[in-house]
Amino acid sequence: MYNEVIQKIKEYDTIVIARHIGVDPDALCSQLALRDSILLTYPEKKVLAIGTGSSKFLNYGKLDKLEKVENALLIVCDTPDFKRVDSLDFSQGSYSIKIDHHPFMEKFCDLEIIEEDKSSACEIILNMIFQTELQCNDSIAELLYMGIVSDSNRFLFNSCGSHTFFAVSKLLDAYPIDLGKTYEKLYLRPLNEVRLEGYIALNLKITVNQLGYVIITDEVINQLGVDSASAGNMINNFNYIRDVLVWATITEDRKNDQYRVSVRSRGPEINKVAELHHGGGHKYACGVKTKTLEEAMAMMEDLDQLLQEYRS
Ligand SMILES: [Mn+2]
Repeated sequence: MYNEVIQKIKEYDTIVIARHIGVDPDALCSQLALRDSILLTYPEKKVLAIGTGSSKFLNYGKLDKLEKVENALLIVCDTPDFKRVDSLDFSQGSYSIKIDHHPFMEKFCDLEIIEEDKSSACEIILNMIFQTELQCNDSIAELLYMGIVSDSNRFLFNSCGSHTFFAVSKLLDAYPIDLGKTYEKLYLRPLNEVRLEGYIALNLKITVNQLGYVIITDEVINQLGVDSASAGNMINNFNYIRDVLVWATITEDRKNDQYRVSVRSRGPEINKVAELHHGGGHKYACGVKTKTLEEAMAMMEDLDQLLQEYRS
């Protein structure tokens, strides 16, 4: 499979690499690492990594400007469904490749490499680099390490296995990565976000079925001086609470006139419930956007029901 990707990369002079909306470190690092690796291996090619950036990740690397290209090879990293692809114009390409580790949702590329058992898109890119002629250097290695660490929540998730540790060990053997600096890039955060974390802990409502959820209103977001994406990003910090099996943040996003619901579970699989509410993600980590608070609360009821069945 990886060789088919290399074959296609060789065939095309122009390659555009995209990933999902709502950029996160794995999505960004996988596309940047793949771009830089292709450029290092085939310097004559034009390779663009595109999509909406985030000020939080400015020091990870530079994204490329959207520009008109023709007959390009399109590669989509870390994205299971067409509607979540960020900024990619499929009419610019004549062949497309998906590289993803999410549970399969739909086929929208000509060639799809889906490895659900992998911790991250970066782990797949790393294996591809190891197993093909694609080149690596210190900065590419750092990007890949950051994506793996971030998406596995510091090697805490079940998607992490001996394959992950083996790949990372090989990477660290071959390239000097300053781990301390890398973790600073990933985890340094403003005090306001820690205060938001405190707010969530203090206001988490728990049902008898061990669903924990908190509603974070626009007012609270403004009071704490955080942005509406912050709550969803810190939801992983609320794992391993004895009284909670499934937990969710419901964050008002007034700018986009919606609520962002982020859900995690260490009990039942929750992605089916997310899909039912027009969202998606992994079995134990997913998200939904709803127009109203009522819709978000309807999802909480479904999760609570799921827990009741799971616990009985
Ligand atoms: Mn990912």
